[in-house]
Amino acid sequence: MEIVIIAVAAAAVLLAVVVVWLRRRRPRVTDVRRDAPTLAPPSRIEGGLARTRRALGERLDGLLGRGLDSAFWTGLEEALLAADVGVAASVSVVERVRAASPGDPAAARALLRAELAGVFAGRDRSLTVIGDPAVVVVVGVNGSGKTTTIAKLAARLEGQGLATLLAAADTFRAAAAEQLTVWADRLGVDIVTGQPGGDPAAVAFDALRAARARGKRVLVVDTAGRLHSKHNLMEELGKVVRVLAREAGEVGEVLLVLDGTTGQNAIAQARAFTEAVGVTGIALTKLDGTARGGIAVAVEQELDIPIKLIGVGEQVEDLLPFDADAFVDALLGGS
Ligand SMILES: Nc1nc2c(ncn2[C@@H]2O[C@H](COP(=O)(O)OP(=O)(O)OP(=O)(O)O)[C@@H](O)[C@H]2O)c(=O)[nH]1
Ligand SMILES: [Mg+2]
Repeated sequence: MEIVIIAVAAAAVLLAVVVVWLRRRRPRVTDVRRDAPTLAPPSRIEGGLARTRRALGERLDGLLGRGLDSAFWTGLEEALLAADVGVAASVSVVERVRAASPGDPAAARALLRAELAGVFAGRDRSLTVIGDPAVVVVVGVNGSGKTTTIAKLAARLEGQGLATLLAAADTFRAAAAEQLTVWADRLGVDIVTGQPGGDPAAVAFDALRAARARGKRVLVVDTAGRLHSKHNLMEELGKVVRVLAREAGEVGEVLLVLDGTTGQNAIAQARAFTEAVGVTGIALTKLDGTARGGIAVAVEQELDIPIKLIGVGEQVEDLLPFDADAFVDALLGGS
């Protein structure tokens, strides 16, 4: 009997020792290295700007690694120009960072970040959705991404509870209304189309009436792509906006879609469209397809028009409100 008790006690002690030993072997939460890489996927804006960040951020890391000699300042200007930041903005940003006499590369990087963010500061970037319905006319050169941006925008507006109606006022290109109709069906959004070759202002007018009759909050009008240098086509666009303004009382938003891959020509486009129809906001698209996302800086430095939206892909979720801080971080990278 005693032997049995001793055997059980010995087994219990052995078990306790094994349990303690096993518990010690299991790593504790505090053992995880604090600097372990995070597994969080990149945000949409980080993903969209990856090509620019690779080009600009890596160049910047290389420059900063060598120290702040005079070659650094020339190199920095060249890196900004290569990312399409534009001559005026590149020169002035570098001048201001240099004038602040940063003591080391980390200080230079922080100043650069602040100067780039400063270019974007102080602008209202909210989409104007005032009116009954609010009217958003979308304009731009051929292929800049107008129709796709409209689809993404409609999804966003509907998601915010703002019932939207689309107007296919691109009567010029045969397949244009069809393309927008495919999007409207996919998104479950109402659309008004016209006859191919018809008057785009008449389609816009009909759509406005339909939006009112159906109690929609926002009317988004697609227009035909046109070269900013073609006077008669710009006149036609002016008529669309005038007719809508007369009927609606106000066109709250004329959104210019600029293709982010077209470089400095985007500035000339913006000037011409502004003269013709008074652009109130910019949607900068295709930033995912370029290493020259710095064009956003040039656009804001040289034009007094806020970038309100950016396109970072072809999917419906790939339209983001422009957030200057997140944009600059995504542009420069975090190292
Ligand atoms: N990668 C990428 N592609 C885009 C983006 N926005 C638009 N696109 C693509 O650009 C192409 C042209 O887009 P559309 O929306 O048809 O351009 P549009 O300005 O309406 O063209 P027109 O009506 O012919 O003047 C399409 O293949 C789109 O999928 C974007 O942010 N990223
Ligand atoms: Mg189109």
